[in-house]
Amino acid sequence: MRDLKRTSFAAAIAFILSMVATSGHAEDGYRLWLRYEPLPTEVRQRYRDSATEIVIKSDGAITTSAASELQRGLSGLLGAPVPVQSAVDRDGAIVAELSGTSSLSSEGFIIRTTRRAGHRVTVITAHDEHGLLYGAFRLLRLIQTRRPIDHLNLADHPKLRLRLLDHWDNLDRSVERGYAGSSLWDWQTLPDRKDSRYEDYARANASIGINGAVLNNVNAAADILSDPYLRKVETLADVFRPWGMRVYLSARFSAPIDIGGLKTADPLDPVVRHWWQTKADEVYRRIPDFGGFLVKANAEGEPGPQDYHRTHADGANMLAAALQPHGGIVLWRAFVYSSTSEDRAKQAYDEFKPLDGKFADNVIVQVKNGPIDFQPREPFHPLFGAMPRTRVAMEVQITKEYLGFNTHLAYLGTMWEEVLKSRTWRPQQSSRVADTISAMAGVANTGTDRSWSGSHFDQANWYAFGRLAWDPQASARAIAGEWTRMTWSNDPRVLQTIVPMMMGSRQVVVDYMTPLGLAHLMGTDHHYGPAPWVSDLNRPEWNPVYYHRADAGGIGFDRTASGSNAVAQYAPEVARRFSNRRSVGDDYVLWFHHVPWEHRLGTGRTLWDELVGRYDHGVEQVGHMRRDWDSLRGHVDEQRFEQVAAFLAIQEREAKWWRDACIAYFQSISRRPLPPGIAQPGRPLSYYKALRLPLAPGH
Ligand code: BDP
Repeated sequence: MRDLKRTSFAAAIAFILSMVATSGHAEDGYRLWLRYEPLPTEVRQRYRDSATEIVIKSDGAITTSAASELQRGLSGLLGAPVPVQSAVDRDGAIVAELSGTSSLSSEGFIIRTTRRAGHRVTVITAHDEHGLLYGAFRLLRLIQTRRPIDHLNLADHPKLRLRLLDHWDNLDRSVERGYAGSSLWDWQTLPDRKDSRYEDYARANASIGINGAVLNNVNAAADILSDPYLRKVETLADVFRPWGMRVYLSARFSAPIDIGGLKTADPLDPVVRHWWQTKADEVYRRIPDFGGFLVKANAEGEPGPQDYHRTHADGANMLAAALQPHGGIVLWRAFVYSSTSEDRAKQAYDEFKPLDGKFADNVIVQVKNGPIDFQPREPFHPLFGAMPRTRVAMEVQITKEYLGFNTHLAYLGTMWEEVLKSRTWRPQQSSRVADTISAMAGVANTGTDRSWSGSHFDQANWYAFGRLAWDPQASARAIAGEWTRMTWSNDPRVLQTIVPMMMGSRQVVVDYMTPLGLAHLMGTDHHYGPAPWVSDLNRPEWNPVYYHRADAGGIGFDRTASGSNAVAQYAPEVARRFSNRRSVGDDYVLWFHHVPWEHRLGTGRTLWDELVGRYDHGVEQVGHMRRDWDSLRGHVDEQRFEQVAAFLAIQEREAKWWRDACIAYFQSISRRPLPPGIAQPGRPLSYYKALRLPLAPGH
């Protein structure tokens, strides 16, 4: 700490100077929600007396990060350097210290206004260095969002131990379903060159409590486990560690064959088991705090234990045994489906439910939020609450593969909140999805784009993921509010425009893409734009017609007892609700029911009129979003304003494309007139069918 103190003043001056030097620059979004812009003078006054100096009473790399963040944040916000001292010598000191108090849980913290050495101070107390780091970010957030800090008494800790980003980054730096440029990991220049973005990335994650990253795609190349790559991974781990983050890797199940020269990857073969043990030992020699392996097995053509007539548990437990002596874990994905399943939505439950209790203690089964695949809306996955003897993680997709990529504005906090709050009734009535999970993983939306996420509003999804993984009970609205304050402005006019826009945005996308419980109507492979007519792909469940099942009589997938009976995978109370066309609600009606076009919904309109009305309404709402955004011209910086405005224009055009293509197609099947006042699509159906999109990114 003495070193830190000596260098601190010079560093702070250099930092302030650099701020002054760059303040004339326009905003490009690089600083995310950690902008630390100087507070307006009248506001600064309120905080100045409560942040006069920083006193750190702990050592270690993570503590140093906490101290440097406090100094950077406070100096930026207060517009003057805040020194780091070795002891409290004035009122307004901010003290960070470790304590053995039993009331503190791991990674948690307490922030209190109290007295030390006769002075009024704010103390951040934690049980471990992680807690100090998170406490430091919390204190800064309080100031960034203009909360008072002069009478503090708050305690917090993460509700889930594992809060991970899953990168779908390939070793050639392409990113599967990535819309924010190339992979951040420059494998070519690692380990020699440490791009400064590696640390900025880790710091951003730490600020929202994310404590691990799986670096490579679940469709994994085995090479990542070879020594040259492990040396590169080691370097990233070294950069991330001081920010409380561990690295994990996606492991290809056939790696013993691909890079090990073995003839088999059978998980019960002693030679294969030995290969993985040796591999794990090698990884831990380089990275002592390595998190573990994420595995996509026997899904979408990836190798797995079933290739040897073994179960998912056999495969997961073999890897778990190799990692266990080092404290590592296996995240085993439950995302599986095959062409033979009568209903794709049922397959994960059918395969995994019987394995409950058969997984080793250090295995976590990673389940997507819904039973199909990251659609704009899905009911919660029936595996949540159904595997009481297995640790389960919820996987969500931060990158918006099925919600318009980076150009459509869709705040996903509301979507994840909806799932987390869904009542599973397992084991009891009050149990929500949030109560059944022990980890959250988010498919990252980061890349080399200056804004990190490909659009300014997509940063909010990264942010919201971290906040919900920290506290799955948190409110999406509150998160949108704090993100907006830190990222855009505390100006009430800005807040009152942006927050409602965000809160409604995902429903808007649902309306113009897949209303009323429809799903998977996107174009083949790239998933960009509408293609509900596709029916000629090799496997039935690759075709949109498989999902919507529209015919002359009606539309929707019958998943009740008269159909695939997927409802039976839920607790009886939930199954009853979903089974009934009335009680299921409009959001999921076509997910669970095949409904006649003339059936009257709760809204009083026929299904056909409602469907068309939703498509139309979605487009109209994007128009409102554009006008709302335009009202902020001059109230936020120009550079970011213009990009958002341009993207909203794209979104409006594409929402119309979705509306027109889907209405034209469904009308060709229902043969019904459009309700009064609704315009016919601009072009004939053949036009939309003929569109080809070779430039769609991310696949
Ligand atoms: C699908 C994506 C595909 C992923 C797959 C997965 O289209 O690129 O590999 O999910 O989660 O949604 O494994």
